[in-house]
Amino acid sequence: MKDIIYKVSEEVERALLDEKPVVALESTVISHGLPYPGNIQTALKMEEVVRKEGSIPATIGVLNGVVTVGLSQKEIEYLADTNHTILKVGVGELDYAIGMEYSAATTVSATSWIANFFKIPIFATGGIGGVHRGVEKTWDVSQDMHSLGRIPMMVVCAGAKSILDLPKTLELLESYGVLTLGYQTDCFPAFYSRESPMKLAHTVQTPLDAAYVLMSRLKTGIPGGIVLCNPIPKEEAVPYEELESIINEAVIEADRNHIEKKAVTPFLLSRLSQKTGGRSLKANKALLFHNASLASKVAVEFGALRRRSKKTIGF
Ligand code: PSU
Ligand code: MN
Repeated sequence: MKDIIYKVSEEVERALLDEKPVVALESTVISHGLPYPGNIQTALKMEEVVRKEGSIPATIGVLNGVVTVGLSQKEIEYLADTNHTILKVGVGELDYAIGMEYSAATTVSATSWIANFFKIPIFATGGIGGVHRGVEKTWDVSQDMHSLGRIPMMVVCAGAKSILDLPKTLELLESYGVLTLGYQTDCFPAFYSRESPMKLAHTVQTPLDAAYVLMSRLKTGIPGGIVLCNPIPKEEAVPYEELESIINEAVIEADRNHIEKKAVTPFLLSRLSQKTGGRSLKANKALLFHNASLASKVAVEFGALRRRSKKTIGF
């Protein structure tokens, strides 16, 4: 194990010291969620979108046991390449990758942990993990759920991935004290689709309002996160009903092929892409950029709020 387990890029370090807005981005979506080599462009474009809206991107992953905050283009390319052995680590396996000096992609749970450690409270991804369909049999519930319940982070996403059992995922988020907040929507978006039958009780209309809610959570010290649900743009959306049967088939296939544990989500995402002739993949990329953009806008507002409130109440 190396002496130094963290590396922060110069740019991200500078931004944090200067209290500039920073948005955390994860690497599992790069290494295990999207096919090579298009995953490289997607990761780089997410960073570009964050910059365009005024924040500094901090893509997070583990390289030979070093947790890296603000991956360089070379490092992103390394993690994106499926020829390399890249583990997929949740917060519970992060220490394994560090101790054994492995390279690893970090999921929402691991990325949230690291971002919070460096006081970055805003994070963009595609969709959070949650309660899997058939949970009665498999007990497969993503570590993302538990982490969201204890790490104060605003996760900007297009809801939970529609391959999941969405009603159960929503219930568990509520049980864990996670605020599930709709961005200009009162229904829980289903990743590839803008709508789902599940309603959300709480909504914000602007990045500033989202920043107020985040600030409130941090000031109260309430543990756990906020899931800011940003529906996929209309042009790229795939209707909920259209995907249901395809997802059900893919879930049965995963079961038949004994796909288990961490392999389940990547398997389902890639099967869906095949079965929709790449439409779901296109949608996945579009929602990632859309979330990166919103997260950056919220981070800018949050930064301004923090500067103002420092003068008055010392937060
Ligand atoms: N968003 C995407 N694609 C992904 C993920 C998010 O558009 O692949 C990743 C996230 O890292 C999330 C993980 O934490 O999927 C969930 O994996 P699991 O179900 O094995 O916990
Ligand atoms: Mn799982």
